[in-house]
Amino acid sequence: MAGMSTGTLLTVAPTGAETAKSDTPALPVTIDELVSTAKACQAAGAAVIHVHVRDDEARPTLDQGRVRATLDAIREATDLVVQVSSGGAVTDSEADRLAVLDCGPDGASLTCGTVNFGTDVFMNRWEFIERLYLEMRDREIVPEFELFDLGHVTTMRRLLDKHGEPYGGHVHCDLVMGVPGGMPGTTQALVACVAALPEGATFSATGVGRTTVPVMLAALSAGGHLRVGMEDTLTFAPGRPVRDNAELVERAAELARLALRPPLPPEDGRTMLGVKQRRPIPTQTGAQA
Ligand code: KMH
Ligand code: ZN
Repeated sequence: MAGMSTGTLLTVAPTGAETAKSDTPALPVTIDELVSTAKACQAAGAAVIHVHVRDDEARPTLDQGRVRATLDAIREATDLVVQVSSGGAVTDSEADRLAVLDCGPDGASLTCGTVNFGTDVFMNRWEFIERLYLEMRDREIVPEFELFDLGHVTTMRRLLDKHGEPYGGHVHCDLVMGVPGGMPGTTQALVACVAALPEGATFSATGVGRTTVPVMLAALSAGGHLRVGMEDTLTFAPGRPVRDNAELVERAAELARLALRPPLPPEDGRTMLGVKQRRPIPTQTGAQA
């Protein structure tokens, strides 16, 4: 089982690809909305942002110009580790999902298997997983292994056994729990996945919908890190819609402090994940080089 960390890495997943802006007006979809969300979430304790991009009609898009502009704007405005989604929407092609790796992210999600997603299918063939993994390494992008089911842990291990360690040398996973079609958001499922992780790996967990809080508590007690955000959770409590992403990060930060594992600042998150320095190094006078 992964060792207990002294701090908690908080990742915010503010938007996702499966929720309509018309149903959830608080969802950040424009570049400006994403930048102000990123700033507020960093102030609340987030170290990493998992980014999905929308077009002018608020539909999910993997358009390279739009993705690059969004990642650059977030990097300019915050210190967050900028992780792009390579999962996209359930409707996205493999070619478009690969192309986001050319947009200069620090990290990228890498889902390790196919999973039913409500009435849809989130397709991830073995050969495509390998391709994403190898192309991330070529581009010095740190993968975050997205695991929706226990079998995805097996696939991640197979990938590591066959191709060696990822860029950055550290394996960090995200257990995505409670998706209708994936593993349940329970302590038992979390413990089973954590027990199957390779030596030295770290993990975050997120529980979608009403599993959000139980999964956070289970993850903290098992030494894990947390992902929260409106990609996964639209209801703060029964009958009370989420106001914004920052309040989800604030709640996670509070729980992390209660667990005596306070939120890690972005710089510590960067070190933990082995992320490449893509920002200009400040000179001694404080000016940007
Ligand atoms: N939109 C989901 C089907 C990822 O970002 O890598 C996939 C997803 C995973 O959100
Ligand atoms: Zn995502």
